[in-house]
Amino acid sequence: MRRKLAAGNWKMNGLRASLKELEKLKAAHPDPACDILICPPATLLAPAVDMCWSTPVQIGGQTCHHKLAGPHTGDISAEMLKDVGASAVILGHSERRADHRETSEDVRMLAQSAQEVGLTTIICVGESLFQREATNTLDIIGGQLSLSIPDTSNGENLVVAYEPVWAIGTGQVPTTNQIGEVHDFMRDRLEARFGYGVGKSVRLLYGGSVKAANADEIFAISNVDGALVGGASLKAADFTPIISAL
Ligand code: G2H
Repeated sequence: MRRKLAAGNWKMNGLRASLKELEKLKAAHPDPACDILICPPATLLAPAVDMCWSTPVQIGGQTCHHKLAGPHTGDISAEMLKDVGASAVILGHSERRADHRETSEDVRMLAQSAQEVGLTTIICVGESLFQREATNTLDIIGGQLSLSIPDTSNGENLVVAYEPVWAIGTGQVPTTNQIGEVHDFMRDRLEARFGYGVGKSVRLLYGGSVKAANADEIFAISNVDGALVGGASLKAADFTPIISAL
């Protein structure tokens, strides 16, 4: 039985004042039926961890470097995330792939480093609108899965998030059939590569314009084990009904 996961990706949003949203989140979900993860910007990691220590709200990073330390100005290592108290890290988000030219091979190196120090890696995959219209979606997802996910992955340290690029922050959401097709395909691929037991235990999240109004419908799709939520995770009032829908 896979435990559901509601993960919030604050992206490059959030000042110290935003931490009050974590207080509200903790208060709203003292005993949630699913895992809750918030990935704030790096500047808020330490206070967020302090605020959420020994509560159901876990804290994660939004990326990391593939090396554990060294001359890499501006970067953060997986070991630093672990040290500050993060339990997970989002890797290969399409915004990172686009803004920082991260390839799937890069993502695999970051994930290896994060898994080495004991972080859960949330590896993002997703097709562009052009690729979907060219009916290449499953090829693209299959390629990203095989190149981005390291061999060291298992049901504990790997979560995969399907985030169609055209659905991110646009309000456009794929149909339930489109989401279901990709999630079933990802499950098959993971089982084929890691064996039935491990493949079955990896959690698969959907991400892209998830909000309270569409959460029920998305969470009813088979092989959807939760969501990676951007805009609607910034305010506890928006994120809380999504968590409750799981
Ligand atoms: C997709 C998602 C969070 P949003 O990027 O990863 O963002 O929910 O704002 O579309």
